[in-house]
Amino acid sequence: MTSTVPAEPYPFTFDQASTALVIIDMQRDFVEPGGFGETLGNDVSLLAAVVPPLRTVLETARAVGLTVIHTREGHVPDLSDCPPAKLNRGDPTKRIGSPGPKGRILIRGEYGHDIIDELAPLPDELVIDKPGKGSFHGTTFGAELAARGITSLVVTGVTTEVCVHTTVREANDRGYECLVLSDCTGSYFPEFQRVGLAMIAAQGGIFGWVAPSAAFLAALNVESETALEEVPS
Ligand code: C5J
Repeated sequence: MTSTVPAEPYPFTFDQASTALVIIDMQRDFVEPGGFGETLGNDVSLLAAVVPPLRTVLETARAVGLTVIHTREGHVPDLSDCPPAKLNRGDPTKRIGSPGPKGRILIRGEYGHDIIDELAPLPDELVIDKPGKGSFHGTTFGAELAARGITSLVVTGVTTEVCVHTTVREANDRGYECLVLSDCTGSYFPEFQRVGLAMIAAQGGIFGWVAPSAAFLAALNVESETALEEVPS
């Protein structure tokens, strides 16, 4: 069953059976104080606005049976998957792997590396651990999408101009059609948020489409008006 979302630069049509909601890096290390995002000098409070609309999209996606995939950026404890060029960024006393208030910064298995409680994955939802900014690089993401017959991605999460952009660009080059939900993506820089979204839809949708979450929710074929009410809060 196909659905159409009013979007920039033109309507985005998708088949729910071959579409996944992708939630990029909604981790404590990026969203909450004391994590990697803050060690790089960012005001993490700017990302808080993403959480309520994204939670509504996540709950609706679950209610209609859409495939949901979460990603987490981070590294193995011995940092063997972290290139020096990445490791050497930011305040030398608070780099990836350094101890922080939420455990070692951006290290798999640490509290800060995990996804915020509001958007915690369900046991049957796929979580892709990625060492880079893009979701395809160094992961099984592409194989998992192929195994599920997914051809369209509805992309959300943080940050818009880094991991969301990199993932959408990687996906576009691999033939996926990507809709980015404007209010469900966030940046530490308001101007990057605005321009980052504009870049996706510019030039006739050079690597994707952009729409607000309300437009996507209206297009989802919710089986009954009560579908959302049935989701436990
Ligand atoms: C960054 C990300 N910004 N998830 N990661 O380093 O966008």
